[in-house]
Amino acid sequence: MEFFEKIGKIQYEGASSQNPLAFHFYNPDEVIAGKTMREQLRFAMSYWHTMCAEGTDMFGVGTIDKSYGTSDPMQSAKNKAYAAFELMDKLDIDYFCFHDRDVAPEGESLAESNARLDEITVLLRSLMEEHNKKLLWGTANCFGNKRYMHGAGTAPNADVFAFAAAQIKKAIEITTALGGEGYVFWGGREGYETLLNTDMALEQENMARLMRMTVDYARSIGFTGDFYIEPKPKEPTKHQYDFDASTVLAFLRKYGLDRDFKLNIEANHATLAGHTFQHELRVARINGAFGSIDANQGDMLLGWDTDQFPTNVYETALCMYEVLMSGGFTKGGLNFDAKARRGSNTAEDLFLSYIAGMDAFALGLRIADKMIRDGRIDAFVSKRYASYQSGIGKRIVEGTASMQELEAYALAMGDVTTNTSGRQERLESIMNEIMFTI
Ligand code: XUL
Ligand code: CO
Repeated sequence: MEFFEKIGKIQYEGASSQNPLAFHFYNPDEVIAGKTMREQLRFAMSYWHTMCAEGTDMFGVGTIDKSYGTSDPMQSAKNKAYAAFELMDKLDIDYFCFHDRDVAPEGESLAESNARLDEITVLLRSLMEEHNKKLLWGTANCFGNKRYMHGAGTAPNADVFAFAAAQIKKAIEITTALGGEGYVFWGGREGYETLLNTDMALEQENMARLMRMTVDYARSIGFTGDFYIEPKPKEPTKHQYDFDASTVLAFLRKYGLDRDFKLNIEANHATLAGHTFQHELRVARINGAFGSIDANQGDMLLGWDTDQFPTNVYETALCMYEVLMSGGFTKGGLNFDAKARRGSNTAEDLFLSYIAGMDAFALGLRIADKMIRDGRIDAFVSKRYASYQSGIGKRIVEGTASMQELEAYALAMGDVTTNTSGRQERLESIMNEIMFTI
């Protein structure tokens, strides 16, 4: 059964093509910066938005049909899996990501939910082999069900903690069975609404306990993938504990989890935290914690997570610059945690959205590679800090200069006479030169 019968396999046709159902910049087998674009970008399909989200919002019902031709929940889950692999084939996407509840509907009991997951895992495994697709990462939806109204790992109720642990245990088992290259913790409702009812210290300690238990159990059953935390500052709770990359790094270090976890950086979460996407990637990179990316974009005029398909090439270029500078993806990739707008409600829109996002990242990769080969921006930055390579600067960096010595140096100097321009406008214009002569 074909679900997207009006759409064929999307081919690369180049920038001059006006065919909407073609790639204009993503040429999977073209080599950029030493690897094929396919290997550099490691695109993944998000199961939840792509296969499940029906366009509901706070004010209205779904606008997009995601029933896959049946009202029977398990049959719909199976059809959804077939449709997912058809879509990945047609878009030439090698990876996917899912929450447990995206692939199999929750049952009346945990046992029934687990049995449903087992059944779908068998199907997913055979589809992965048949279509040559891989699992970038799995995760557990510990935020949707009403039992998680006060959180999961950070819930005030130990029974909820136990239930979440059981759900995560199963999610890690199926992720392992499917050869997942990663497992994500996104703290759905791990945060608070008011400190008046919250024991923040215990909640954070418990979250760390849950993560430690998960890592130990996962390794014991042979999971070799990476673990990620995905920072987000607010939504659904008013304050999310995994606020941003720096907050997450401090948490990981406090609880001795920093060697086990990397970061999954999401563009829209970065901007909600008041940072640029590039800032969050840079924080991850310079701390050796860069792992994976949830590719999307927010609306700068809205204060919530709109999860739009990324089309802003300036952002994708600076993102791919950080990715290349961190040595490229290892087990991570670019997961489109993005959904077509509620008003873009046809199957064709789904393909057009993915093409837009994949082309925007393909352009980003091409530009980032060009920025690095061009070298002017990197050369400017190293020259800007050159005073730390010799003399007093070198001694500061090496940690051999004392306060007394620095005082003597400053007194002898009289005043600073060597401060030079930061040349921000010139650098921004170099970015434009690079981008628009591509
Ligand atoms: C929510 C979000 C999640 C995670 C996975 O904002 O980004 O979809 O990526 O749970
Ligand atoms: Co995400």
